[in-house]
Amino acid sequence: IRKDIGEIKVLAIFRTESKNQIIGGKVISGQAEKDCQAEIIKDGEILFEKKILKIGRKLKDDTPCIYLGKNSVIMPALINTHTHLEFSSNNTHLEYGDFMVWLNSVLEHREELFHNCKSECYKSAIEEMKKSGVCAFGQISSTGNDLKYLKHSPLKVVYFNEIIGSNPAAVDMMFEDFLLRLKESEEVTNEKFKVGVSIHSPYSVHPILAQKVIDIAKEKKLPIQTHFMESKAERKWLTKGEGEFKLFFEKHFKSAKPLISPMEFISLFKNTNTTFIHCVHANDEELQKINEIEGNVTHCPISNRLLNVGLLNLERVKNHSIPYNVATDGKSSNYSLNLFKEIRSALLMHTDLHPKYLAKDLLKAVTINAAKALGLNNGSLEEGKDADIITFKLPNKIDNLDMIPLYIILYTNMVE
Ligand code: MCF
Ligand code: FE
Repeated sequence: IRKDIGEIKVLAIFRTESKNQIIGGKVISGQAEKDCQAEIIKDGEILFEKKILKIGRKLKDDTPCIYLGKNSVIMPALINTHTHLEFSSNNTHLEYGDFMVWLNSVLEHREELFHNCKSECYKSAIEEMKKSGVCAFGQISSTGNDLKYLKHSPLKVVYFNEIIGSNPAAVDMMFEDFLLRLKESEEVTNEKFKVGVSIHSPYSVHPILAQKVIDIAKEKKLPIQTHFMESKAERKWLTKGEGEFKLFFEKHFKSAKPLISPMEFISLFKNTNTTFIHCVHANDEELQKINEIEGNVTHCPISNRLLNVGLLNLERVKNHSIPYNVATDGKSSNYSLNLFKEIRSALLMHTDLHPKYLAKDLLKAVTINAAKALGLNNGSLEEGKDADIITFKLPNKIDNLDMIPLYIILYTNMVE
């Protein structure tokens, strides 16, 4: 590493010797998400400052370099697109095994969990992600109280201000509170801290309120996230106005009619950059619509398993040409925020897919696809991209390059 002159603080080449690999992504004709070819460069080198300057082999022999050692891998740092860090103090408070039971336990313990998550709690949540190779995360902020802990995060943050509220009488108040939180988060925006909005879900946000927030996102070009078709109960409620959600709304809000159809809901997000979280129970018509409006899908396999909502059909999402990314969701529905553990779980859960090819897709899901969903300039090793890079070692020399993505997912928990 050479201390450099002027703007450049550190200039380094990571040079590797034979038996080492680089995983990279190449963009073809500007369609990263659809045409990205994951390419593995043996004995690769990467030259970077704040951005990646060059990638290839035998780049510049006279430049000081760091040799990473045998069997090392250089790849884009991971991106955890969807978290709820305000819930990070949860471990055994919330009840798992059934979506509605979980939701009721959230309502019961929310305040207590939020109260118990202060500086140390956020620090350790971020540290866990960082150790597992995450360079950026999407945070759903329900209250805005997390802002002071996240505005100086060592990792990049896309901070999604959440709107929630289906009761027409409370809509104005909710909107005012949302505007205040949005403004406060916009005031701390910088290179590493970006702002977005989150419409919680089609069952929990009044369409008028949703429309108002989407209009703001359009005007300010902010990314959007929304939970969509997570449970069977949600599908039954939105399409038939029946089932467990009917009882839930009657009990808590004394109203018992769904306010929007799934298709109308998706249409609200036309001409935005929206990511639909979960989609486990989305049907072909809805997925086609999501593709039509150029939406993304986030898959949270551990969360879906713990709330027992089923397993997203990844092939179906792919067949609809929708780029999917993988995220941990919050500790509200996960035991960990380690993204390598998350993709390993996905690899083991999707027993209908070939592990070798699924592994490759999962690495794209947590890098290039995730960067696209959050609107970040990273997630692949290419000239001009932010130098958000991770390195680690595989346990052995691997001659069959095709197997590398699978071995990466099986053997990596933490990065160097
Ligand atoms: O993604 C999971 C499950 N689906 C929906 N919401 C949440 C998840 N984890 C946390 N949440 C939050 C959500 O942001 O829980 C609340 C919202 O604030 C549920 S509605 C009272
Ligand atoms: Fe979530």
